[in-house]
Amino acid sequence: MSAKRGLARLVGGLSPILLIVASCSVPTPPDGDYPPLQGADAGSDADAAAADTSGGGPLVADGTWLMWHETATCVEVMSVNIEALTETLAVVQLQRDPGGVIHHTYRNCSIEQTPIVGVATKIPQAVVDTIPVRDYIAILDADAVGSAYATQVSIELWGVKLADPELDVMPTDPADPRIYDQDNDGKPGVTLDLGNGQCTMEVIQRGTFQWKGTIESSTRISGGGYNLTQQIVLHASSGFCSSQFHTWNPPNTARFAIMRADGKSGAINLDTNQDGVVSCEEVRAYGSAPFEPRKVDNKRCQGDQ
Ligand SMILES: [Ca+2]
Ligand SMILES: [Ca+2]
Repeated sequence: MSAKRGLARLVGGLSPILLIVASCSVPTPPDGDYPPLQGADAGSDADAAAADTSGGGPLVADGTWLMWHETATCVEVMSVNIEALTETLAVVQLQRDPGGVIHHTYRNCSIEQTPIVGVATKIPQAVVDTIPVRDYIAILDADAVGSAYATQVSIELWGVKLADPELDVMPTDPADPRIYDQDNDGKPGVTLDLGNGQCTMEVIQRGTFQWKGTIESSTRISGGGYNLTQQIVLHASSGFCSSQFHTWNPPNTARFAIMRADGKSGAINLDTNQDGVVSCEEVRAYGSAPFEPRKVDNKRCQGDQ
C-alpha cells in the first residue's frame, strides 16, 4: 500500500495530509561540524531537575552517562491542537579528545509517548533496541560549572539508510532499497503499535536533534534544544492508524539532561549488577521520573505551525 491510501478513515472531516510530516522553523544549522558556542538560549524550559549529589568541581567527560530528553509534538485532531510528549532515556559514552571536543556514542534505551486523544502510541522495545547507535560531538567553552555545552546537529534514522541523512528526501515506496526491516518483524521499516494493539503502522522516521546547555555540576549538564521529526507511513493496518494527522514540533520546548551514571566523580552508579557496564536495562530501571517530566499542555500547540 502506498503512503497516500487509507486516509482519515477514523477521524471524519480531517483534511487528508499526504504524509505525517512534522515540521517547524528550523534554526540555522551550524557551520561545519563544530557549532558556534552559545548559551542555552534555545530552551526556555531548561530547568530540568533531578537528584544530583555531586560537587561543583570541573567536569570530566570520559565515562558513561545517562541522557534523558523530552520533546513535544503537536497533533491537529478535528481542528483541535493537542500536545504529545516523548520521554527518551539513553546511555551515552563520552570521550574527550586532546582538542577538547567531546565525542558522544548514543544508544536509545526507552522511548515513551503520552497518549494522543486517549490513544496510546507505543514504541515497541524491539524498535528501540534496533535503532542504530549514533555518534556526535559537543564542545564546551570550559569545564567549570556554568560553562556552555553545545552539540552538533545529530540525525537519527529509523528503518531507512540515506546517503545524506540530514538532507535527502525520505523515500515513500516500501520497495525502495534504502528502506530496511530494522525491527526484524518481516515488514519494511519499523512497526508501531497504537491503542494497545488496536492497530499497527509501519513507518520510517528521521529525527533531528541539537542540544545547547550548561554544566550544572561535575556530573550533570542540562539545557534545551530543538528537534524535528519526519515520519513516513509505509502501511497502516486499519482504523486510527490509517488516519493521517498534521503534526509539528513546537519550538523552544525540548529539554535534556545528561547525568554521569558510572559512579565516578561522585556521580550515582547505575551499574546495579556490578558487571562493569551501565546497561539499558539499568537505565530503564532508573527511569524518567527523577527528571520531572512535565505535563502535556495544549496551549503550547496553539502557536507556530
Ligand atoms: Ca520492520
Ligand atoms: Ca550493569
